[in-house]
Amino acid sequence: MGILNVTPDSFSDGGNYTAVDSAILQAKRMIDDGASIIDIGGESTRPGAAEVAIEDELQRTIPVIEAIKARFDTVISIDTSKARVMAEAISAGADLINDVRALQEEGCLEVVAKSKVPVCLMHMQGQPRTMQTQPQYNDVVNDIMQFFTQRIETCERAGIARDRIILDPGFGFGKTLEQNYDLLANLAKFKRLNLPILSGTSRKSMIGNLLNRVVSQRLAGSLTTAILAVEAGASIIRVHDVQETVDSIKILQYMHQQQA
Ligand code: 7PM
Repeated sequence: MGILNVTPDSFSDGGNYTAVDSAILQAKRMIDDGASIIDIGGESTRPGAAEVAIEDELQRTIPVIEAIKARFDTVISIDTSKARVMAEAISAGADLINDVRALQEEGCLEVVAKSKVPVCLMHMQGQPRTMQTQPQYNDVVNDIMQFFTQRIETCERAGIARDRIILDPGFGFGKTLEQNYDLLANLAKFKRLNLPILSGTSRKSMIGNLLNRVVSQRLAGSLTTAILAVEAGASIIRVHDVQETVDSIKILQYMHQQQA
């Protein structure tokens, strides 16, 4: 899964090069590099981020979904927590809902239930603005396992079949460095729930803070965590650096294929 940045404002160079054009170019490159899913997000969930108005989020994402849908044969994921954005994104051709709030916001369960698309339920403790101030767990792995069990049950009761659900422990979302690595070390335990696992560690602070690297220097760390997640059984890896990640995973898969 390649992360597509949709820029807040179209950066016009005289009027014909827009945010949508930039998104198309980014998407093309990621698809050429081997991404099978393009994740489009119009709301910054970065720690400390303010919330984005719904009209802004719609304006940023819907034209991009339409443009990518019209040009490429790829799976389109919409990274949103708002029911109206989910509904309009699905109408525009989105194939997957990626929700860092796991369908807990008003109206989301209903929108997804009425559709046929799969959904990624991500775990987050707290809200982006404050989530990194003293996250607390009894046991981060067990607590998230319980969260998943409850959300799966709630989804099924709302009419979202179990086979439409993907699980994501939410690296960096209300977790300390130690808790993030506890989750990575125990990622395989979530396979007990018998659903696909999505892992997103690309360029995150769990890499930067451990290695003392700024965002532009986190590629080696990102590739290492991606490989560890695949080895633990993750099915979808959400990344910025598609070409490099696909290369790394190809090595791992070739090795396992030789062994068989
Ligand atoms: C700062 C911190 C900026 C984190 C951006 C982010 C995930 C996600 C994001 C994830 C799923 C980013 C994140 N992270 N959706 N959306 N899983 N499912 O790296 O880990 O873009 S936002």
